[in-house]
Amino acid sequence: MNLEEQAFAQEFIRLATDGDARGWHERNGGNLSYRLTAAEIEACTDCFYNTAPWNAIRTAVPVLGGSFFLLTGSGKCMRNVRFAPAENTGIIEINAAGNAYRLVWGLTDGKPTSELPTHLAVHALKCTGGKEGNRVIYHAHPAHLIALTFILPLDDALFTRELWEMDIENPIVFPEGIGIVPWVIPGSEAAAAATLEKMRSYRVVVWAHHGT
Ligand code: 2HA
Ligand code: ZN
Repeated sequence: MNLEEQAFAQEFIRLATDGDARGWHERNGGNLSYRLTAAEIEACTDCFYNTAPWNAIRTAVPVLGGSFFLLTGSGKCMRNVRFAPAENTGIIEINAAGNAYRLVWGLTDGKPTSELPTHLAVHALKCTGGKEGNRVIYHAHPAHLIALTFILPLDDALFTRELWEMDIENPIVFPEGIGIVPWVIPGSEAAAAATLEKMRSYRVVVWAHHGT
């Protein structure tokens, strides 16, 4: 079985490719993670290695204990995901306690996205919603949206209203509005904490002067 040919991996590659085509991923900007279903984990077990060291998760995520995530690598380019999935993406396993992770596939010469704290915090919050819970966290650098954060006041309601007025699809796509986080240090626990607070009310959060 070739892991890259699994439907979930193909859809991951498609999102990375689409985001790149839109110009949302200059160089290594942005990152993506997907929480595997039980059936997908089962189907891929033969491909997993168990030799990589465990790494501590600073803010433990007990609800994600035993989960597996396909994610982009730190410093890897979304554009390259389709050309070399196993170099640019990897799968991590979260231990039962939710306080450590290890690589089990891919990222042959790398490590998980620098935004892992935010990905894990938001997955932990959202994984229980809906029928099977939410599975995708996607971070992009859309230039026009970033430019707006230099112009508009960084206020959830005001920002949401401007976006609703700009494109008639917007109120349909995000009727609950979007959250705005003031500038935060990328990759930090503080970024994760600030995003988590906004994600309690929204599905989309904008990091001012940075991206979604
Ligand atoms: O992956 O976008 O925020 C690079 C980044 C960090
Ligand atoms: Zn970023």
